[in-house]
Amino acid sequence: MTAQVYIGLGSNLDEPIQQIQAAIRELAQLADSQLLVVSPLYLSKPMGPRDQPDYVNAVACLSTDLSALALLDALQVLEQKHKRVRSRRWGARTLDLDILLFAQQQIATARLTVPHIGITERNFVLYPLFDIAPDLLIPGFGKIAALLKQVSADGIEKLSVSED
Ligand code: ROI
Repeated sequence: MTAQVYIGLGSNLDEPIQQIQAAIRELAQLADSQLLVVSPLYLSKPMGPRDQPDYVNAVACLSTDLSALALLDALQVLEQKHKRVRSRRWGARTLDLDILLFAQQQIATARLTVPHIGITERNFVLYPLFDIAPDLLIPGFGKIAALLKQVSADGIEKLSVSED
């Protein structure tokens, strides 16, 4: 079964723009998947501890024949390739790849929660997601346009670099 999925990308270490652009090229090479569209890149103030660099964020849409857990495994391999080090909770990272949405599925397991926790209140997720999917329905939460209205645009700005 082919699923349309949305992946959130984030980086705030070691040349974040290049990290995101490289990750997008890698997503385009993912097994049994096709990269459909990528949002503009955004610069965003850190949520969580403030004593870390600003983030670059984006959202990519893929179609995939992978299961949600196989996709998660593949994304974690990519994170490792970017030398992701997990230090403190909500600390800086070279690359974060989150499954935001997996078709219209709701998943709640030890390894994976979909829709992603925080999708409803994080402007650095909602803005790029809205850019590429303005009519999206988020299972359990409703229309993206309604969610977007509830978050402020403070602390994020669209970058003028391209995705690739
Ligand atoms: N803050 C921003 N602005 N962007 C992120 O991608 C991001 N990711 C995180 C935490 C540490 C919660 N803060 C973030 O995981």
